[in-house]
Amino acid sequence: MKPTPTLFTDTWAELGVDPAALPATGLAVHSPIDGTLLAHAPITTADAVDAANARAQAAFLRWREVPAPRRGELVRLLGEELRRHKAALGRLVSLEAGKIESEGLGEVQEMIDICDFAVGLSRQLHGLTIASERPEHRMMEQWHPLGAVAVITAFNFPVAVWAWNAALALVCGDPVLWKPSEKTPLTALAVQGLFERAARRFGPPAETDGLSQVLIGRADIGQRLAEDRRIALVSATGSTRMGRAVAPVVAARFGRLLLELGGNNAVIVAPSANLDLALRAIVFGAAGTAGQRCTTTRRLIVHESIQAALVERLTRAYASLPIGHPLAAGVLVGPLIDARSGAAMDAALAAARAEGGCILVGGEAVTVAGCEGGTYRRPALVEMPEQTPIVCEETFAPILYVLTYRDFAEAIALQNAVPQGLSSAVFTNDLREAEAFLGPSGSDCGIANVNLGTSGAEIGGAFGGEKDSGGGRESGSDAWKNYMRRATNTINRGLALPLAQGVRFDI
Ligand code: UN1
Repeated sequence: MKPTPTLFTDTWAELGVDPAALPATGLAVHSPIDGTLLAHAPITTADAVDAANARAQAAFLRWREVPAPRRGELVRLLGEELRRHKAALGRLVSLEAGKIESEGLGEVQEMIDICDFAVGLSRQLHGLTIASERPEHRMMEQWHPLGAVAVITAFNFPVAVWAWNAALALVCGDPVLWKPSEKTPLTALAVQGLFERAARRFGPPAETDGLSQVLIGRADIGQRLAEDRRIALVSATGSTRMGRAVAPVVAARFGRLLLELGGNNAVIVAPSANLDLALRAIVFGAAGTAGQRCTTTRRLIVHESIQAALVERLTRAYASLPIGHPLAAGVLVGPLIDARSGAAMDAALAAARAEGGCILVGGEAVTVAGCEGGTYRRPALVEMPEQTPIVCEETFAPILYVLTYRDFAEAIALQNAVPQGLSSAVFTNDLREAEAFLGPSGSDCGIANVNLGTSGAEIGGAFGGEKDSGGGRESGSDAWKNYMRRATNTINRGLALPLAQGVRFDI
């Protein structure tokens, strides 16, 4: 393995992004792998945020008149750039966010997938035709471009979540202002570089000017965008705390919000479950991405009759999980994003112990040779006597709390008894249990799966959750409607003016 600074320089060169994008001073970005300083990112001043916003407004006036299939062509070209640079961008995700190689590549694949989806969608932004109650009248719906969209993303999916938003926003006719996490601005700059290359292939610069811009800095940038009436939609991904800060500001000006916040996702394992399947899904869901997905499995609710057998297998799997440099072959668990995350994990484990929990395996710091500046932890499996306060919290680290149930209704009640409602899963071969879990009195989450885990959703479905998870839906299905405004049009082709509801008003 090359040293981190060399890997970074090589990767940046491979991406072909303008080296001038990286100034000598600014926001210092350290790799979670070993703490190495990767580069500085340019910090966007408040004035520059306003200027970018003005540019986006001008872009909107042009872009909304471009036929949607032509807008799709820009996203198709972006998808091509992403395909061409998948390996390098995936590696950059690993260097900046600490993901293992396969997950870094998977993240770029998720971007490619949503680009493909959006290209198809660009010819399917359909409205309905509705029967009118009045003679010689016709009603219909049209979907129009909405306006500038602010996209606030988190470190753990530094590029895919932008793509979910940007690919749809662009085909829907909206420019995008992107505020990436201050921990991962370099991947954002690289993606912006790829976007600009796609834009150059698309047509003259004036056609695409201001359609995609990156604003780098801390929470004050998000705050400024949230306050600005010219931002039609604020799509924010991050903690529930962040959502509580942004939501009232946008709501106060009746702006549109799309929130994708924390999760506290559970897997229920019933007596009839295929334990081989359950084991793989649980370990990937709980320890994969070092427990740093919003869809990470944080609670296991297992039937008492199989608890011992499943926990024994999980303990063995956890004890042998390969932890290390995320780009080293065979490694499945990379670093946490920073030392603060490690401290939060330690604090949560201490709280769990104080609340009667027993750590079955993991939790300890792991020293990785050559990566001493990184924060590595063995994923922890913690048996809890009940769903105590710490279990109801989302700690963004690989901790899986194990709870036991006796009857299925109790399992569903436990699964739903947390503030968050993002993702959930049941492992069962009992049709009645599966259907109960998916039914109206079953899982209260935005995502509910049978015989697969809580994380790793495909882009084709709508992604998001209820309650403290924010209520937003991004990515597939009809999530595109967030990025457009609906107009209901009624047209009279007759010479009379009949009023609806039979109202008479003769003058
Ligand atoms: C997130 O963690 O913010 O379903 C998004 C998944 C991924 C997306 C996670 N496709 O785990």
